[in-house]
Amino acid sequence: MTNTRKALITGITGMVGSHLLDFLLVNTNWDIHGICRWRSPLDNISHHSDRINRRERISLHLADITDYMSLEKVFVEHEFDFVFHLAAQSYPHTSFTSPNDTYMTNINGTENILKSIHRHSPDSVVHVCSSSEVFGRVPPEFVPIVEDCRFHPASPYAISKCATDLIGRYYAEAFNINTQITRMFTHTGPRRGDVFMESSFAKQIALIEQGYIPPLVLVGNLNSMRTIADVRDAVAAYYLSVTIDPIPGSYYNIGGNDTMSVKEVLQYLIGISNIPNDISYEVDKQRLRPIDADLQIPNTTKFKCKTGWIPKYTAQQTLSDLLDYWRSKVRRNNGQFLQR
Ligand code: A2R
Repeated sequence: MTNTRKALITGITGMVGSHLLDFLLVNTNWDIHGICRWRSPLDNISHHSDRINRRERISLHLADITDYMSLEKVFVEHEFDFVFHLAAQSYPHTSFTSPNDTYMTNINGTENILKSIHRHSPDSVVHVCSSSEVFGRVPPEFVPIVEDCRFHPASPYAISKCATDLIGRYYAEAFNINTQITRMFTHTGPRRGDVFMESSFAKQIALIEQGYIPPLVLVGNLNSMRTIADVRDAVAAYYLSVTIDPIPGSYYNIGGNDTMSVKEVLQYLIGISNIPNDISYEVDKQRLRPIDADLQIPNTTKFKCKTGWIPKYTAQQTLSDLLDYWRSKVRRNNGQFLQR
């Protein structure tokens, strides 16, 4: 008989899910279950392939959060102590061209997950991953942003995350499901998707350094202000949210210590490249959002007081690790990518 706790991560193959897997393997003795789709790329968790093949603390289940029946199968077979709901169409920029897919995944998918939990794992503690994007266009007098700042979403992604956030609270209020809702502000690091500005800059710089593209970085809006957290600090925060006295329906703004403009992020990355004086940049109109959330600076007092969470990584360290991640990925792929 074993009483090892079971955690489920949706979106385990994504940037955050894969780092959460790394964190939980080191910091707990839990068995970790993950949901991935039939065609999910497994690169982000391939360093655990031996363990996955031996089913040693990691079990992967094929399911799609938009398909309730596929989730039902997972939840009927396993009762979970913790659920981290990270799976999402996570790209704000993409949501302008794919709003319906974004709504389907982030709204219906969240409803499906919480319905499954309500039916089959009602005693679990559930992390619901909302987003700082719910606050969207915040007037300067409301910055830094506290939890009860009004929602003013500025993209289909942000609208979908408002629903994710509210579904999380609804399941707590209506059914006493122990949901913990987080609005993480910008978080990045190794494995970040290349549609995000800082990751796109790092990828382009790595391609430039290795001679695959001309020394010109294409950029979007450089004026947004972002508070940057490291994804490795973010997953530590998610762990604390479910383990330190979780009260159903709690919601938290979480973010790093360093606030920078997008332009400063770009300049920092160019500055630490091998050829800082040779690289220039140019605005690419396709990278501009129709509207932007441009003052993303959190007040994190509530979460820090509750959990004692303190970010360990500086923005400089995070950006440097992100650039190293792209350098090795570009080297491995011989510079073969569909777009810069
Ligand atoms: O797209 P896939 O198959 O590679 O898997 C992604 C997963 N996902 C889904 N899983 C099951 N059913 C779906 N319909 C579905 N759609 C997407 O979510 C991948 O494993 C994960 C998203 O990973 P990333 O794009 O790298 O996002 P990241 O940065 O890990 O974001 C995690 C959470 C999301 O809720 C964001 O909205 C939030 O943090 O900022």
